[in-house]
Amino acid sequence: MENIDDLIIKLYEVQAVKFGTFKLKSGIISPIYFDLRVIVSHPSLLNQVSSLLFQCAQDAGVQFDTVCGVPYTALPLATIICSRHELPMLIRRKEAKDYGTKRLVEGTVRQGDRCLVIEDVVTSGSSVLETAEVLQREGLSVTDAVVLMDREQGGRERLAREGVTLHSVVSISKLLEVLTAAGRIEADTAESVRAFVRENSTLASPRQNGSPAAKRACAQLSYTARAELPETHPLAARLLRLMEEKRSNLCVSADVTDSAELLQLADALGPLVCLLKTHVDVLRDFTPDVADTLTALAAKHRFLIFEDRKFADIGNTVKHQYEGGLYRISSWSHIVNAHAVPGPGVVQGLRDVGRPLDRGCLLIAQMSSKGSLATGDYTQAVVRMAEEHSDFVFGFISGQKISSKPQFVHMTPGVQMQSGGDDLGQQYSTPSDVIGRKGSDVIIVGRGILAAADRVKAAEQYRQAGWEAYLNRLSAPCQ
Ligand code: S5P
Repeated sequence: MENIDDLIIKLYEVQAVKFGTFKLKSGIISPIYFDLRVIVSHPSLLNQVSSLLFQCAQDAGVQFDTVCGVPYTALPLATIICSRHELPMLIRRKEAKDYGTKRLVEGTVRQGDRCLVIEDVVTSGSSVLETAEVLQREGLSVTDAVVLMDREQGGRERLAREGVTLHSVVSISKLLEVLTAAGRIEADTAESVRAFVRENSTLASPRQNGSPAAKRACAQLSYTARAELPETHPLAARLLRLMEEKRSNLCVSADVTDSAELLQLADALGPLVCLLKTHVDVLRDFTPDVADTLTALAAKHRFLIFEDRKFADIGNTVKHQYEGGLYRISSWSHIVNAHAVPGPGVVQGLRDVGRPLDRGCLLIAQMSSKGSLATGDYTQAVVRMAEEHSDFVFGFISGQKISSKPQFVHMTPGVQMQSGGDDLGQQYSTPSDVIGRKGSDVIIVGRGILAAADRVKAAEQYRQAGWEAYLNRLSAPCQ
């Protein structure tokens, strides 16, 4: 306890914490300002802070295999901790522009390792979350973060909702208490900071609290709210709106080989789904009439068609595959998907054909099958490729939410009511896991529905399970 009091006084003395009138990046005027970057100029303080951060994790009984500091202020802190205790460290890069070439995480990543995140100050929790997401995409498990200063403005709660427990060395309340008792600040200064913290909680709903901080912090936007964002692709907006209208985040994977059965499925399940996914090349009796009837059914039941073609060739070839051949996919499928393996040319080729028709594309960033190579750096490069082509790419096929940008739609295959798999490497997660814990938006269900005795009943069960998981996700204060 004495250690903490002593630390607080030192932080005040080196002006790592200041009182007055400060304009924050968000435009908000704050009576308190933290600049913990200055501690690198005070070696004994730097050591003290590092020891207390490590101690805090120890006291909380956190188990971890590796440590990563949120760039940049926490990098030296993580380095000192790792050096002193001989722990392996990971460095997260903030800037990595080129596709696939630059790593976002430096150091040896071992899949499944538990990585402790270190940060200097937490307000809304966004910076910790951003780093946690990058680490998780690499295959690490992030369950805990240690922070020097918790501003108590909702970060702890937000992180908890995302499965990360926050441990703090100092809270803002403790800081005010110690500085007031030591006569370093006046009681009314402390009171004005307390009022500021209360009024600027990033937990409040943007509707109740219009502060930019609150708006930025709200991670759980509804499908409709995401449809309204200016960055959202028109087709994604259409999909998100119809999901909300139909109360369905279910995509049925209509993997049947007979055209009549496909059309019958589309007519029977159409009212329950937001998307119908096809593999048109498995139909033994495809004719252009099938596409016409499917289009009419999509209009009748208000669902979109997603041809799961998984394009994966050079731009010029995929253009022909998309537009021509027997299937003329671009003429009837609202959505297609592509592998990023060939590089950006695959998207550019598809875009040449699809954009004039108001079509959209998903990139395959992860796969549900065992031993998939689409992990780590590859997945991250796919996210960047989507960001660079967001006029055509509006989302991902992935096992979980892999981009924090709300305009992107995440769709997850490999879904059944019970987790498990088939004998060819398919792996299943449940709707509540996919939509709730993993933060995806759409469940893609094939045999879970197709193999049921009553397909309509099964589809309704999946629709309900997916929708309830979405409502639970939204029931956090941000809504
Ligand atoms: O990673 C993937 C990507 C896709 S699109 N894993 C998948 O299973 N899919 C597709 O989703 C697959 O081609 C199939 O059409 C569907 C899953 O079917 P299910 O019967 O296993 O639910």
